[in-house]
Amino acid sequence: MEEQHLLVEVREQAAIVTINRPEALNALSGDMVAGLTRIFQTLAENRDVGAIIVTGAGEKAFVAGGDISAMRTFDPAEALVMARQAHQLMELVSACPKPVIAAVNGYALGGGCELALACDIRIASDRARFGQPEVNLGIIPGWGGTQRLTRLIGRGRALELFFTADHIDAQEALRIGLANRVVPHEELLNTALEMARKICSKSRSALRICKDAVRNGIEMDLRRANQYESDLFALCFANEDQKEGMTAFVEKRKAKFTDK
Ligand code: CO8
Repeated sequence: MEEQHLLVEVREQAAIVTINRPEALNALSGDMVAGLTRIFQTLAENRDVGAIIVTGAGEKAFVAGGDISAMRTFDPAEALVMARQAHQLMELVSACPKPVIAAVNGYALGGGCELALACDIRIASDRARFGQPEVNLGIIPGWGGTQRLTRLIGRGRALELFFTADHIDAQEALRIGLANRVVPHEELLNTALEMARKICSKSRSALRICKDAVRNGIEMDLRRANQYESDLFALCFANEDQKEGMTAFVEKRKAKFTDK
């Protein structure tokens, strides 16, 4: 059942979503993808949640990919349904109005790497391993990897990972810009929570608008993207948080943001 395989806990204002199927290295079944989709829909609306952390249960894996045993007998129509369903989830994560941090605690392979890529920030444990090994299985990345990884680390490095199916360690992921930072394994969740706490102390409306500017602007040419940024910058001035943030600065006190 998907419920036992997906755990959600809210600590202060940070929701921790744990993929909990360690016996299969947290491989994602169709039910788990559907369950994660519902969780992200709910968390996006939950005013008590300011940031989301995604991680894997157990000592070995973040997510070792889509469930190969389940995919093995798919025909093309079933594969398309599964790919579309997963794309819907990845889009929800990537468009989530709240910052999403992947706390990558072990293997992030195939769909697991793609889930981490849909998140805004990737913090890797020193035991993390990333890879897109789909060509070993006679398929290609199907949950956004060919697009998100290529946009993040560039075409040459992405194609090398796709073609060789190599796993790379956390330091190499950091070097090529796939991981934002690497921390000792034992400190992973606390580092993610600390970052979430810091983010949650900022203006939520500004965070939401900033993510919108980056996410949508990157798909535009520079001139249009800068116009888009100007429009969103102006929009900030319609929010209470802009008045409070600037007034607090002038009054030399800490801002109390209220926009949700
Ligand atoms: N799916 C199903 N089960 C898995 C998966 C997986 N992706 N990964 C690991 N498991 C299971 C193993 O079968 C094993 O189960 P059991 O104990 O019942 O035999 C258990 O997890 C432990 O795994 P291992 O014994 O293999 O552990 P090792 O430490 O020896 O190896 C590895 C760890 C290297 C991570 C190895 O398990 C591995 O290579 N896993 C597969 C990684 C992979 O290829 N991932 C990509 C999958 S394809 C994908 O994600 C594409 C998604 C897009 C699809 C598009 C729509 C259809």
